[in-house]
Amino acid sequence: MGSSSTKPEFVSVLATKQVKVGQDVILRCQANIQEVLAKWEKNGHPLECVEGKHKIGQSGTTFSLTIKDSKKEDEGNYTLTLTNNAGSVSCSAMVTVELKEWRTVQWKQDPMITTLKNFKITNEKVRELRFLLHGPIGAGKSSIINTIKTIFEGQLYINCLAASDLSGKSFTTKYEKFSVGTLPFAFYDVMGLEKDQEIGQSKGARSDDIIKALKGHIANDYKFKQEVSICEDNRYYINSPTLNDKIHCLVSIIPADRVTLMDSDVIQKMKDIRAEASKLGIPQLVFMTRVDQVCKITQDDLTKIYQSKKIKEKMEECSTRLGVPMNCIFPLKNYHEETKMNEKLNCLVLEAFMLAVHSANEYGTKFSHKQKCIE
Ligand SMILES: Nc1nc2c(ncn2[C@@H]2O[C@H](COP(=O)(O)OP(=O)(O)O)[C@@H](O)[C@H]2O)c(=O)[nH]1
Ligand SMILES: [Mg+2]
Repeated sequence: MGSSSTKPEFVSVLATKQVKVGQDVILRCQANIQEVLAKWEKNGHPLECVEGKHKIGQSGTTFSLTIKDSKKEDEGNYTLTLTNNAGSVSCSAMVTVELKEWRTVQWKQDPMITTLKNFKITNEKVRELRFLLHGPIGAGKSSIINTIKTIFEGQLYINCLAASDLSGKSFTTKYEKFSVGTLPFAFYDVMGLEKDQEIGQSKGARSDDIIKALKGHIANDYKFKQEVSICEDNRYYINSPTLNDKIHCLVSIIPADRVTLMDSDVIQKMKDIRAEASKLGIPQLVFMTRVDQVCKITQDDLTKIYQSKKIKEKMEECSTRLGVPMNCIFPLKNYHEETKMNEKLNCLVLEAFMLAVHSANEYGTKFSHKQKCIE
């Protein structure tokens, strides 16, 4: 390093870098002199140089660090310190590594709203496409219905059906139908039988009843009982269901922030219902709600959802726990406390709902040549 008497100074400093996974990062700055000792640090510790990964360079008074094929682990605060006999100087910069967007979303709501508003069911014997939303207490089932109503009816429906996190005691045990304006879509919101931790009582619908609902045996407004399944002589029991009584698409609702802690018992019941739906050929999707509760980046900007590592992890967890492929899982956020419409939020919900509509419609078409429905 010689015995230069000029104190090192920066002519230009390191700049913050934001790159996508797999890209190279080059941190570069320029000093006033070249006879200095250059030392690189990451997060306050000497950088452990990995062959083929890091390349430290100096060309004249320009100093650089190249990080090849960046990974999430390469994120951090990088510091360069230049030292000689006369003194030392440091500068730092943050490197952030974003995941590549692994799924693309159409961030324009109008085309999707128009398509759905003009939607015609292919099989004219089917009056409306029926969706069964099932999942644990507080998963966001009622909120999804509110959100879809909000999107199509153009006014916020927050909390008219949803339980507040604080009171939390609005359980849906009735087989109640929810419509969206005059659109040919109907929603049923059914919570699986589970124990409410706070009151120590079981709530919700038995799995065998949910399966009967899938098959079309249960009429609107039936009140689920925990002890017994619906009897064939009950006035809400439909003996020979037509395609109009059946469920055309099963949507499992999983809250992103609770998937890890969900009781294995609840998961098993959801799996049993999914297995039965598979046997019946009913299409199935998973809506993963409350994404804003697990990822700050997504909370601040919903368009970053498919770049978020956290969201991907939660989706993978849903996939593993419920045994569904990733491409059937849709992370989304519901309206819950906002007072204004949010197009990005709408787009995520609309994309997921569009797929549900198309799948349900396809299921309805399968039976178009048959007079009676297959059991
Ligand atoms: N932060 C956040 N809260 C949500 C979201 N969806 C639902 N919630 C809240 O979660 C709680 C439970 O929702 P609710 O729709 O009643 O669940 P249900 O029991 O499945 O019908 C309510 O307080 C909702 O406001 C979401 O996407 N983000
Ligand atoms: Mg509810």
